[in-house]
Amino acid sequence: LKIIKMSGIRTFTMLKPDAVEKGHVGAILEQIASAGFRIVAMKLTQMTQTDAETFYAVHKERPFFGELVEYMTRGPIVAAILEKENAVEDFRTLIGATNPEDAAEGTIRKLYAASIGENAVHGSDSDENAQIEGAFHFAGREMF
Ligand code: RTP
Ligand code: MG
Repeated sequence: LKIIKMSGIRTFTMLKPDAVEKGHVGAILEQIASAGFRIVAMKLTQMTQTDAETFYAVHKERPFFGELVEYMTRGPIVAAILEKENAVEDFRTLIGATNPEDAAEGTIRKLYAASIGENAVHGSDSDENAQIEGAFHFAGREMF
């Protein structure tokens, strides 16, 4: 009997404004697809100030919060839900450490991120947050 644990197979990502501005969307999506992730939902969108403050509410007391909100709202992002076995953990491995200086060779942040603040890509940090973040950006009819 094969038991499929639905909650464990999806993650949520954003290709952040710097990645879109620099024209890295195609290359990053190619790397994500090559790593075995299936696209469940995807769109180009721009977060409002309220969206970013809500999405990153966990960081609201941090010194970088204002900069983070300004950065994440300054232009369009690509939001996507991705599916793969062990999606959350494997995607965090694929993107690399928050600070590109600490990111492993070949990771998306090592390749495309400029700094700890402008780091090209987001990946959910738990199955629960993947579900919350995906639902924040997508209606049920936009998920396939
Ligand atoms: P993310 O949530 O975007 O996937 O990134 P993460 O888990 O690797 O890092 P997290 O600690 O959740 O931080 C969220 C985002 O805030 C910005 N940041 N700036 N200037 C700084 O010291 C600093 N630290 C974090 C980054 O854009 C980071 O991805
Ligand atoms: Mg995070």
